[in-house]
Amino acid sequence: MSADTNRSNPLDRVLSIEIARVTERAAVAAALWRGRGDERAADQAAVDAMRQELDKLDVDGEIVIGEGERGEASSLFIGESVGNPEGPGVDIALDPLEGTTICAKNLPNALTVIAIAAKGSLLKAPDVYMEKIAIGPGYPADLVNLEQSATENLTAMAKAKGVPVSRITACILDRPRHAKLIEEIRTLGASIRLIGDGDVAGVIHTTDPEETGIDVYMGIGGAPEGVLAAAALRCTGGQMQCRLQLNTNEKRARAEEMGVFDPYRIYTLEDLAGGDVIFAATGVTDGNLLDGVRIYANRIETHTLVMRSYSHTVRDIRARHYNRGKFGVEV
Ligand code: VTB
Ligand code: MG
Ligand code: MG
Repeated sequence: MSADTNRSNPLDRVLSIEIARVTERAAVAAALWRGRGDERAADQAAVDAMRQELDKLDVDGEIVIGEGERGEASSLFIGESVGNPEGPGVDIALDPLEGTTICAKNLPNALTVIAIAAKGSLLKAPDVYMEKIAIGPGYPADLVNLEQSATENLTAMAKAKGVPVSRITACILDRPRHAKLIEEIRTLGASIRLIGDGDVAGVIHTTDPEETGIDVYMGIGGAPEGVLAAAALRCTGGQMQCRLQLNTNEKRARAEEMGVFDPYRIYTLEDLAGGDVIFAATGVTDGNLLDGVRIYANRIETHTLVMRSYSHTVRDIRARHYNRGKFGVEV
């Protein structure tokens, strides 16, 4: 794959190590709440930990995708500034705990996730639903899109891969709103991986189908998660289309305030996350691509994926933190 060498002003690559500290810390904080049935406490712990670490970054960050709109969230809200005001200006999208319910139930694929991008290059999306379709790298351009049916999209994928459609697996959030989509795919004969939460992980899983068993992500999830997933796909290659679900006047008005004037617009990968992007996710619970946080008697281990769009590099960072005290865990 060729690098994005046309970008004149790539983000400082040192950030791709610094960013891992942010998600590692949030993951450890959330992991201490795994399986304890308290989503809010797990989320709050992750938010506080991420906030603390973000301020050590040498960037003048504006949160464009965060924990909610101003007034709704007390920390890491949209529009909040983090980092160092003297540093270079960047956009930040984050979710300190993507999959709060999964973490509370100690089920697979809870992550902590962040993307840093050149100023003005992440979509300022309201916190509404978004319809998504995403596939990993290696397919012909424009293979799938939201204007054709699931049957057409999955059939095109099977043809491109040279396999029967029964060998294609779609990942979909297990929600009543997807009943028709699920029925259509079952009638076609393709396979479905139903997930309880966590569509950022669902999209990332399409980038390594042999490892994860997932070829395509489809359906309606959160818009903030759509932008985060797009940032990851920009780094690995892949295709994605999204459409905000602006089905009330109130939502359309909120979207307009954020600069979205066509409620039916279909966004591509570059529209969601353009420019130079650095993305990081650390596993909280064990998952298909990331191991969860491990707490040992003498150390804590974390597993993080860090990706850069500029060089199309994906790094697996496995860290052994022998100073458990730095996370506030008693030694
Ligand atoms: C998805 C999923 C998230 O919200 O975006 C989903 O990725 C959509 O909302 O993990 P509903 O739960 O209302 O369907 C989450 O499940 C939670 O943020
Ligand atoms: Mg969140
Ligand atoms: Mg979330």
